[in-house]
Amino acid sequence: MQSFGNGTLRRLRVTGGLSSRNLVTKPSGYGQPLQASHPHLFTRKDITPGITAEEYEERRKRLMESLPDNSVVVSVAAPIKYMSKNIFYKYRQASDFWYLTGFEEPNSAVVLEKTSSSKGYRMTLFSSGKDSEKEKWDGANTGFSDIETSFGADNAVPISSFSGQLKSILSLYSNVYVDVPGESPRRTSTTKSILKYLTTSIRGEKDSVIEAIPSSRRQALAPEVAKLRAVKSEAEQSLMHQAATISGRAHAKTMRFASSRQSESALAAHFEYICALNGAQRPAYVPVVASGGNALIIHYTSNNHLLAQNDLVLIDAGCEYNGYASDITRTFPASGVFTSAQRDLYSAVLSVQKQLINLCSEAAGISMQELHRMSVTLLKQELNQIGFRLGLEGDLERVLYPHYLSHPIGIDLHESTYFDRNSPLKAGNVITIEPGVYVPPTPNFPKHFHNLGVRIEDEVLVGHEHPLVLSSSAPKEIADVEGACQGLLGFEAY
Ligand SMILES: [Mn+2]
Repeated sequence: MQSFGNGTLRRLRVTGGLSSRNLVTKPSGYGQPLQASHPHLFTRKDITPGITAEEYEERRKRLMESLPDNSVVVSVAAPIKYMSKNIFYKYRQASDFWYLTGFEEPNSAVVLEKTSSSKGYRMTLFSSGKDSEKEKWDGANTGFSDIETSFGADNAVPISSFSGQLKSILSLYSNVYVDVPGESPRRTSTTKSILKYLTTSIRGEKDSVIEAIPSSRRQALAPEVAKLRAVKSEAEQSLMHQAATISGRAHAKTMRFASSRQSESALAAHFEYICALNGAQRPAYVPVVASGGNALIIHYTSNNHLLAQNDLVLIDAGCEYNGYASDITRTFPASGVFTSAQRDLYSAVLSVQKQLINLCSEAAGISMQELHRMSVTLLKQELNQIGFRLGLEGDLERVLYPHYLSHPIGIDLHESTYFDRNSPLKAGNVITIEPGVYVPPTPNFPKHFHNLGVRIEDEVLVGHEHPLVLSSSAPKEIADVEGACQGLLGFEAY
């Protein structure tokens, strides 16, 4: 594994003790962590930890360059979501809006107008701004002048003026790029639903935007942003490596934790705790902690059984760190030692997984779809070597390995919607490689494999010549997995 040097790993450690260096003004005067309010989260002058103002600027510039003349982009913040009534979930910004701005407050929107200036566009950011009454309850919002200086907006204005300004701005442009969150832009959506979204998600907006966006001039924004997001910058690669390293170590530590014969829910809690302790903001998805036959359910998330001595435990879990998801699956013996059947099945999947990872380079010229087809062929060969009798009738894909090999990952766990599975992989793509085998207790499969489920999933950065496994901190070789379970790997303290 390539290393980012000691700096990366040092940052992942939890700083112990209270220090006078940590004395900053509390509460913060901004709507999200910024260098001035949260210096402990930043190592340099970034807008969000790990991403500079220049990089955000470059993203917008490249997006606008890719669009025809006379284009305007409208991107809207995610709405606050509620568990029930007024009980809100922890807020997460909309991925594309965040990619383009780094701005983390709800009730905001950005308009990018393509211009002929050297910058290439004009950026107007709409947000709540200062509101002392509201801030008393919800914490500060970032003020307009700080938005202009910190976030690169040419103009920061109240969200209350959004629909009014939008009307006059949109009338100037023939191409309007906009998405309605929660709706696939591939489907034709009515102008009415955009209106509904824009007016209900943004506080205090009742004005009609409907006439402002004639559907004939409307284009989907998501496919345009997806082209940029598919190839990760060096800063993004570094953040994704850090996210995967946090998750990988949490996998290793959870293997050890499982030795005291815990419940699935305790393992899930332990994993999430370790990630949070190391700086992760949230789980990237509901973790799968599946012991024994539960592993045959691909999306098993009830996580409410007890581990038995001879169970394999399949954990598919990853955190989100500074805006980027991670996604790792490991399968290990609850007892700390694989039985011979478990070992055989695990080795078969591992061998396939490693062969496929080796092909994840631009030089190999291979597509995700080709990799998937190869995974089917290779798994069949491996399984037939350990006693399965898989012919041509398709039991492998229909029963034993019913899911796809891979998906792109980044700000979203599944960045698949506009990813072309049939194009050769490009350097800078980050994808998962996750073959699996799940053996139901039916007589056509060898009895000693019944109810065993094995999946091994890594995140792979596609390189020009070679792949880089971002999740290599999670033990994967049999000796390493058993060593982690038995506490033989020299992991540092939490
Ligand atoms: Mn995955």
